[in-house]
Amino acid sequence: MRPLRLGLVAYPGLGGSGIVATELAHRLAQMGHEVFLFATERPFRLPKESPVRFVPVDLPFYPVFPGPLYTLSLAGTLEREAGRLGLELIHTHYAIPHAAASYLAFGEGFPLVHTLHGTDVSVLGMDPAFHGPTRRALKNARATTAVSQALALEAERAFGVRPTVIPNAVDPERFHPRPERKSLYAEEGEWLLVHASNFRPIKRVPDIVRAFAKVRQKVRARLLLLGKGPEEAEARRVARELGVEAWVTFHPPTPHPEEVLGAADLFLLASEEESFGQAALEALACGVPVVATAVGGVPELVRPEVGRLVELGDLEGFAEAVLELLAHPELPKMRQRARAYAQEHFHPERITRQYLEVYAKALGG
Ligand code: GMT
Repeated sequence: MRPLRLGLVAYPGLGGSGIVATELAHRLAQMGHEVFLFATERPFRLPKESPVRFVPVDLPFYPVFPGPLYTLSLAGTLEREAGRLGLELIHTHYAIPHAAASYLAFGEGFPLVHTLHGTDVSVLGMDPAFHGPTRRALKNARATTAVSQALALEAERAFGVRPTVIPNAVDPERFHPRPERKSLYAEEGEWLLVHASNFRPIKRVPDIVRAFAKVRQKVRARLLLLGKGPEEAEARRVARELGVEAWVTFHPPTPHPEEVLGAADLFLLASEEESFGQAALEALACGVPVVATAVGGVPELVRPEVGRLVELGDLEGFAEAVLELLAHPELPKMRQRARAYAQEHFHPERITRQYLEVYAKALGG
């Protein structure tokens, strides 16, 4: 395929959608495409030496308005910069408000592709304040993609569009086992259980601590919670209440989560909603089996050969699944299978190719 001039739009903070968009932008640029990444600040996972060109979207604040008008500012920036930079296609990540903002900028006369990530459909997409403009934008786009079958079905119900399913990718060169780092996080003889997220209430971080307290009654283990967010205080409180705070470590977010994930024995995800579970995929690529709740797109990712699924809220079942895996004679084999599985199904080359096919169709190829 000839080199394209592409604009990608993303949230720059601690969210899976921003990470996925940033890494896709970086890979496309490495392949020789000219890639411009639009965001309110430089995404924290964009490597310093990346060939991707960052285009800032201002958040102008005028006292007459109740808050910064992000949607309008993004629409205006896209319209102005698309002409100046000679962009051929714009690909937004997370529909709200990115789909509507790009539609506002161009209408139907420009190739727009949108990727749905989860709460843009299930929570915000259902809000009557956002639903109409988002539906109109998605219906008039050249293509919409979703990161799992489960999310695609939900999007079809919510917006009447049929997204193409393109799962997220993980770079196995970067996310690989790092057993030599385990001693940085756990004592000799302790199992290292890791969770990583933005600690939003839907991630149910306190539930992870509760399940961990049950695990800790049976085996020597340490829980490392990587990230930050609104539920941190509650997770700390639960750890204190259950008397396990000495074995629960809070690790701040890092642009190099692979250094922590690669050291883990198991990865834990107890979310009540998860369209995909990017952090779980990163753990699998590191050769770390996953115990997760069977919600949203998680069962598409966590297959029985690489982990265990439990019902949402079943903390007893969660702890049992953890203990079962830790005692499993095939745990070392499962670690190898987890990595091989991530490499085979979610390799960046494979996933980027799928996006390029969508772009080619959107451009009329
Ligand atoms: O889950 C979050 O809190 C962040 C959210 C986002 O919008 O950035 O993540 C969503 O997109 C990720 C990347 O595709 C997925 O791995 C997450 O499963 C998805 N989160 C939800 O569906 C709740």
